[in-house]
Amino acid sequence: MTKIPARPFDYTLTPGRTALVVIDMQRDFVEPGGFGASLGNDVTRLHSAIAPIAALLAAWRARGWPVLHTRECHRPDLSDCPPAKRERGEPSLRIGDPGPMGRLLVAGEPGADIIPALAPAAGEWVIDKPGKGMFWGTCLPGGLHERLLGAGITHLVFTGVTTEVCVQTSMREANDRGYECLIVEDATASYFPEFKRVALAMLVAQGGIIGCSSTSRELLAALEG
Ligand code: C5J
Repeated sequence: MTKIPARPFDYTLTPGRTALVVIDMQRDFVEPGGFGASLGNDVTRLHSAIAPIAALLAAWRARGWPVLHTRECHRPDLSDCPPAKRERGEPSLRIGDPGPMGRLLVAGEPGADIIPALAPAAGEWVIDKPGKGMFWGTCLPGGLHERLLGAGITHLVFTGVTTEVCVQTSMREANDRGYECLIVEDATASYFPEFKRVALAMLVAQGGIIGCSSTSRELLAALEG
């Protein structure tokens, strides 16, 4: 057991049973010309999370601990993309439309890939998800929860983008399923800095109602002992 300084209370990390979760660090969110940009967002706002995630990945890999990457993307026929998701708003391009990195948010297209700086290593889990949360519609038949339980994972450390959308949704889903959750403050980012600040505050409010938060510096220093 390793105690990580965290808010609102220290987080007890159980070696080997704690997966690092990297949410949606895909070209479609982080690079110009992708889905995030099609919604009018400044994608450079997400870049601050890349170096902290890389440092956490190195720490997890050095210890042989489990790593799980997610990718938000849809089947090429868009059968898993409801109209309520595709048809909303006035984006410059919609999910499935061709863009500079291929069809937006479609599995197998270059834009759906994880950015090279954070590319999954052999043996790490890569979970494609059609929604915001990582437990909904993933790893069927069976489901992600069952796979995690089968691997003995009880603790999840959250990173990735965007804080208030897919990271927050996934952490809330995980909390409902009984996982001990930590979010790493500088290893997550939003197109809207204010939304990141408030999302972090909501997750840890009321005695850590969804989980705890820490920084990559605090986490890595505690691991190094
Ligand atoms: C969004 C995500 N923002 N990964 N997806 O649509 O947060």
